[in-house]
Amino acid sequence: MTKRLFFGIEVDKPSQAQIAAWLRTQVSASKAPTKPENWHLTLAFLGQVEAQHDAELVSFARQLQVPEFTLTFAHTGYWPGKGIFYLRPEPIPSQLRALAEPLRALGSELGLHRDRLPFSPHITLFRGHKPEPRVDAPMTPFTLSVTQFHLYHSYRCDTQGLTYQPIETFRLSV
Ligand code: 2AM
Repeated sequence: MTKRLFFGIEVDKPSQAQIAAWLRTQVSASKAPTKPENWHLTLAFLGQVEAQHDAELVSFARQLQVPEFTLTFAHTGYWPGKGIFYLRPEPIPSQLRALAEPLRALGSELGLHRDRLPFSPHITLFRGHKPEPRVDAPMTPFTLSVTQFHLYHSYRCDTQGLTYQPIETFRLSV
């Protein structure tokens, strides 16, 4: 029995509301965005994971000692290959890399998933959107206070569709 897992940072409700309002009023798109409750920043994608690895993933994430930090989002980006339109943090604080790099390395050490591309933090707002959505006015910047991150289970269910469920929460150090 495997589960599709990833480590990520959640987008809080006020930020979801701000992004959603901006998408509605300032961005012309030809399809619906990803669901606001699914918006997150992926730290490390792990792929399909056997239950035997769960304890190791959790204990590794628990012992990371990274202080709390903030992320500011104002800029968008677009990857034409998969038609991914996203928000990206600017600047990228050292604490974000200090979280993501060991978690990404763990995935590849456990033989779970090896990322081919360097860490490129982003929040996916559209997938499969070609060409790039038209942005009439930039988003008013917002800041996320990052005090914790999660291990997420990604699955599809009949009623909710694609769901990212936090199954473990890890507090950053104060
Ligand atoms: P995203 O961060 O661009 O949205 C759960 O599927 C999360 O892991 C999603 O956030 C997704 O992309 C990311 N993800 C999915 N497949 C991936 C892959 N093969 N490599 C890296 N990240 C992936």
